[in-house]
Amino acid sequence: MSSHLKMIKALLGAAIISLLAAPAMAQNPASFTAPGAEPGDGFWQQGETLVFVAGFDSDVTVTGTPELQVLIGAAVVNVPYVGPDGGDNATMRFEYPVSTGDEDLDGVAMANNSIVNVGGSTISTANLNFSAQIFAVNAALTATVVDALAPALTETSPVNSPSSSATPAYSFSTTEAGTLAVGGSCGAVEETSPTLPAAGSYNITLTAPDNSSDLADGDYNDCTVEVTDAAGNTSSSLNISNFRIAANTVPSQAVPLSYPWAIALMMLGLGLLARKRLAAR
Ligand SMILES: [Ca+2]
Ligand SMILES: [Ca+2]
Repeated sequence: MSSHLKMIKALLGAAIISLLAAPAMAQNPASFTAPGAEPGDGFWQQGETLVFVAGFDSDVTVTGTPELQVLIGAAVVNVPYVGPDGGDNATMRFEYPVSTGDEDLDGVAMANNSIVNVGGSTISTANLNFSAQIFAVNAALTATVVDALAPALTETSPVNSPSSSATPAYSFSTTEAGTLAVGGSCGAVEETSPTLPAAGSYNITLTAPDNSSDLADGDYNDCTVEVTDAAGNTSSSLNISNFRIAANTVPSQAVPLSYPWAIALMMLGLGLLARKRLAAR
């Protein structure tokens, strides 16, 4: 599937620099270039495969499985060689399936600028034999933005419960910028303009699901918060700690008032009874 197979052309051309194998040879600098156009949404996500192709000036013979070292975020990823690219024996093709948790929002780069031989692998052309490392020029692939990491949410301040406010305050933090969604029996004023511009802590005002009406009195145990990053990765659903709204109940005054009346009636009854007995004497 083309959407799952995006190409990065790595043109080493005639210029392969091996510090160990050919230190004295004058070489033109090699270069990796990002694809001119990327399919899809511009983000490389879980399930998609990064393909790197190194081009040589002549046919290349490979034994074993050399690796291309790629910097994804702060992590050096060893991308294995899979064979020549198509039918072109002057190329080496490396493939890396993007994994959950990979994230590099300013584009990947060649780590150490190198293809490395591992486990006794070898790379040779008619003119050169690379026994250890091949160095390309610095190659930051700024168009190759990887994001297979969802925001992570944490409750920082639960609703003060029971709440005398029908639109109580709530706070949470997110590890990434993104779009806010409040679910369950709750909405939030902020959901009408839901962009969270950066990682950090946010205060929101909970409402009914229409994002404006008061919450009715009662217990709330199904309200949630989610944040979706620009690549479409949605956080796990953060459960808003259970809370109770007691904002609209008017305290009943019937019971407290009934006691004086009952006492007065009882006193009146006793008075009448005493008067009746006096009259009977
Ligand atoms: Ca980067
Ligand atoms: Ca992300």
